[in-house]
Amino acid sequence: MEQRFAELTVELVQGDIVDQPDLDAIVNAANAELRPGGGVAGAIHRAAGAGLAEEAVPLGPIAPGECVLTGGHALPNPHVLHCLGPVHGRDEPGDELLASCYRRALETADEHRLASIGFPAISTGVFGYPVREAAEVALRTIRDVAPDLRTVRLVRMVLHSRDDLAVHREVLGDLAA
Ligand code: AR6
Repeated sequence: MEQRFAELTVELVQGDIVDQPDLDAIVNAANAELRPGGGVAGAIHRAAGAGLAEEAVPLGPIAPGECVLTGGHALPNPHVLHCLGPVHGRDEPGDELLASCYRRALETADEHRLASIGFPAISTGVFGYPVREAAEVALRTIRDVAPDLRTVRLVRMVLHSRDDLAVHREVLGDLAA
């Protein structure tokens, strides 16, 4: 599914965040210390190699809602944007902190003159965020930031499961209506 907001195209796909070779940057659902972990962080650090942690860890710790940029190392993508999502029910206000991850990732990508960026569903795994609530925050924020972007022209949300893709499709359909 594809949707235009201003000059930005938002794509929803089912897949693996480390298998998006055409994108300038992928987003890591990071931990505060920017170390390898499970889920998305584990997959990204495995695919990127040890150099990613060597570059990222000295930039941490980061707070919920923050985002830092590193190189992609052995990934096909030149850059990784590491965002720390809120832990559901602990880091409050969760919706604002989650929105901040998407906003800051897009702004940082734009500052570095990147054209395309891929997001996983931040906070919806280990951090326990309900997928529909997270999808509403993510897609609303992407829509709201779109008119301010000067170089970012493609956002791809890469959902791991078919169910998560279906929820994001519904939410994007409602937003576009
Ligand atoms: N590609 C795309 N999506 C994925 C992938 C993948 N390879 N692997 C998992 N997902 P999570 P969080 C989905 O737990 O909730 C880590 O241990 C997954 O199904 O990666 O922000 C870090 O070190 C879920 O929907 O991120 C942190 O401590 C979503 O991506 C903590 O987990 C996010 O799941 C961050 O937790």
